[in-house]
Amino acid sequence: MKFFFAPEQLLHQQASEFNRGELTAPFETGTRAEAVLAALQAAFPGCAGEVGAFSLAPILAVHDQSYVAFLKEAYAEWTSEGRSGDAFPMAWPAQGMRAEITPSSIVGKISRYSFEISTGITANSWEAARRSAETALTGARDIAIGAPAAFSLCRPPGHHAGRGYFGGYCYLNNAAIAAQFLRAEGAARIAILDVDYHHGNGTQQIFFDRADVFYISIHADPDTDFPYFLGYADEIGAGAGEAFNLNIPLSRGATWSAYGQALAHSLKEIKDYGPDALIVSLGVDTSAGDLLSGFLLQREDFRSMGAQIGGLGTRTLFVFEGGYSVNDIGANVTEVLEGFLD
Ligand code: Q9C
Ligand code: ZN
Repeated sequence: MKFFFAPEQLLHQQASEFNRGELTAPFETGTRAEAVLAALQAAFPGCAGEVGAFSLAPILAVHDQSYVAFLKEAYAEWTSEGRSGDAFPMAWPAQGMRAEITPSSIVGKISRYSFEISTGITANSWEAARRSAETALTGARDIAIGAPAAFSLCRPPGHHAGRGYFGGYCYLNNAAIAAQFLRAEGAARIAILDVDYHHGNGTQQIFFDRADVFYISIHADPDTDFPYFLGYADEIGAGAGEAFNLNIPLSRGATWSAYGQALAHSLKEIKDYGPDALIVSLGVDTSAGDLLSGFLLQREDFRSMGAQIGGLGTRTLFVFEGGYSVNDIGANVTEVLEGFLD
């Protein structure tokens, strides 16, 4: 199995993060990607592939043109108004306010195109996010031309990014962009299995009214965990997409006994759907000891996860999402991929 990584993804680095009322060091860092890269180089020697260059078309097939234009220019606008440091949102339209408005001021715009306070825009966020999307696209292309599996080491992650908004450390929805690309390359049906600890609100939004992309997510109950306002079990899709969105929220403290059952159920649903390709939004922040997580998966559980997914026999693109304990994430990703290949 080839793995893909673009070094420009390391250029994005927030100075700090607002988390639970405090300014802290950011959880989402380039060292995460470097740790996973080192583990993959050791476990799969000779399997590194180059990330290609793509036009903006496959990104614009998922994200609003106005949002992409904003992302590209946001930091330059921020500094042109005399500011330095990272750009952050300020206010969101609550009930009764004018949610349809896009203010012309940069702080207003950053707010309009985001949904939460921990994620900002740095000088290189656009460059890193674009290369992260291209990392996913390169993996998707590898699958499209016949590889049975590939791993895209994407960073910044993607599954919280919606059609027209960033947040949850995500700017461009890498898994969604890869899914749409595979559709364009001729796959009739795609399943996206999201095993990150958090619900992938962006991916759900993008495909909520579509039957050609089935989104299935196992995640911490949004009643207690980020992103709080999406990811409940009664969100099943709308219109043509009804029954093609499946949320399986689990309580904090979940171990493999609950998680493995949820995964087996998800894989049965995917099997019945009969996709031409599977995309796994692979967050390993479900690990016991993860800095942001309340699940308790152990090292060997990640191997079981990979083995169960591999049992489907569907061509599979793994796209890296969350995972914040830098000392564990390389080994946990490796376990998933080795379990899958066994
Ligand atoms: N104390 C991903 O895993 N902040 N994003 C939560 C909890 C945002 C996680 C703070 C977490 C986003 C891709
Ligand atoms: Zn996560």
